[in-house]
Amino acid sequence: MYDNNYLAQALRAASIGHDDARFLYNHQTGETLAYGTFFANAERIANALVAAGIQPGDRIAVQAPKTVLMLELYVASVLAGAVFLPLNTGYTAPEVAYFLGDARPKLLVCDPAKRDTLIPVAQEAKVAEIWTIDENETGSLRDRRDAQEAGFQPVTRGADDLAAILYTSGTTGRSKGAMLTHKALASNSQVLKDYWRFSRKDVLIHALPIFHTHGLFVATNITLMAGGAMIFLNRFDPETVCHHMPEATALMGVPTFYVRLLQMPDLPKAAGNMRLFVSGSAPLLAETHDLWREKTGHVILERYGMTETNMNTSNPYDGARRAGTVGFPLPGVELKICDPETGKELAQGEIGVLEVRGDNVFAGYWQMPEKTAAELREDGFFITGDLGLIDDQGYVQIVGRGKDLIITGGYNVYPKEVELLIDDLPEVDESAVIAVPDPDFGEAVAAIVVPKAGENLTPEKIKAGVQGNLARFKQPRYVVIVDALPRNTMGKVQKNALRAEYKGLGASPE
Ligand code: MCA
Ligand code: AMP
Repeated sequence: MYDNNYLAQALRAASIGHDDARFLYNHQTGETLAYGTFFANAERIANALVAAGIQPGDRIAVQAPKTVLMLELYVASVLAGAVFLPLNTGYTAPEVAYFLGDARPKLLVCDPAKRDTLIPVAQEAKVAEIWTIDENETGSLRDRRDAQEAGFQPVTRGADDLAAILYTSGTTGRSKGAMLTHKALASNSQVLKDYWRFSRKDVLIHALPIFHTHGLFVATNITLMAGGAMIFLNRFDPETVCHHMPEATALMGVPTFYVRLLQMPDLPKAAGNMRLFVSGSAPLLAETHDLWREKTGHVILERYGMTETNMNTSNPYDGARRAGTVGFPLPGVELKICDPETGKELAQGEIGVLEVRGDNVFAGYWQMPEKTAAELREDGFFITGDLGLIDDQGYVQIVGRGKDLIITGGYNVYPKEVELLIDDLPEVDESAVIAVPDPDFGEAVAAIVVPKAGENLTPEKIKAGVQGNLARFKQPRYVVIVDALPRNTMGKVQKNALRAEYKGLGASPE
């Protein structure tokens, strides 16, 4: 019935003929939603989109609370042949302004509480319509959905058409829109569903945000493609997750989930009947991996991915899931370790930059041909910027990042973006933003700042100065005022020296 639309067909195939089967339990409302109702609602929204003039290829930007309605909008966008563009709910208006200006969406769907702030931003970017969704699943999107009939003949979309654009922060401070095709998304979720043995019997605890690859394209797409069910939580809360474990089979999370769950006294009992715990988006400490096995008897399965590529590698379902590794390249993914300077493939065991190729790889950065050419080779290999090696048993180990990137609680922060804002403050001469180890978030953002001569600069002034322009997770948790930054003979700031000097910051009170 959806067979003229590549991704919609892939998402619907497993549930055809099973309209009464449970798709999700909505923790927020206490309601259970069947597959048939979910897709009928998505069709209603698709009708509303078309009625509002959304054409194939138009972008739909969404900065809205995690709700089932937003999931329905995602599927509706696929059905209508539009390009879904989800945005982190933490972004401030100036951050949203950049995304709207770059992607030029026809429609913005936002939280009604942010509507007034976003109207001028949307007008500036010539966004034609603003609709709303609030955390209680009401708002104008809901009204428009309910005013429409179900039944929608999908817009024809092929393998290479765009389904989504997800922004990833750039090393120069400017975010880049990764263009994801119907095939990239459908093929990767299909592979993962099989690799991790998802079936109709599965019940996934969904506690991740749905504006990123992990929560949307891994967790949600896999569940839909397996015809399984989800317990849909609007945010991660370790107590609620433990409460639902006895009726669930699987959990997908960032390492912070596992660190926090380990503090729950009920965990060993609650985890008993689960079959799979997946971790990704940031490195899982071997210590967490070991403690989890000790307390629950389960071995966390760690995998590795990126916004540009979806998932690249995974520890095996059967076979040893090894701490400190991200497993093997997934079926259909070629992975090689290359010399960062020459791009030449290195011998097994040597450390270099990971490059990947496969159907999972994105189609390039939205309207950035130079950046695309710099990171996506003509032969299809994508230069990830992650440093790693392949060990003698074929397991991939990520040993570091060639790119200057901080990952805090699974969210990426590019230091350059934060440094530019700090450096703009009138009292600041220069700054260096680095990651410091954090027991909860893995890494935390720290800013080392040099004041202009004679200025009385305090950490509080820096924190207050960047607040309005930067999502909370990007704001420095620690600020240290210093006289000068260490530099090498070329004049480059030695971030390694700073990381070594300030590595204890995260362990002390703020
Ligand atoms: C919240 N805060 C954070 C973070 N989250 N600060 C730094 N890093 C964070 N990740 C801030 C809050 O605003 C708050 O600030 C303070 O920290 C404490 O918040 P808390 O209540 O403890 O946080 P939370 O609401 O419980 O959120 C923590 C979280 C969340 C559950 C770990 O960050 C989360 O859901 N992360 C998952 C991210 C994710 O899905 N990543 C996948 C990206 P204040 O005290 O000022 O109010 S996709 C990807 O990476 C690739 C493709 C892949 O491989 O998956
Ligand atoms: P994003 O830009 O949000 O897609 O983040 C992708 C980055 O997250 C990758 O390039 C890696 O640096 C990191 N990442 C994802 N999964 C893992 C993992 N299991 N171990 C280490 N790093 C990871």
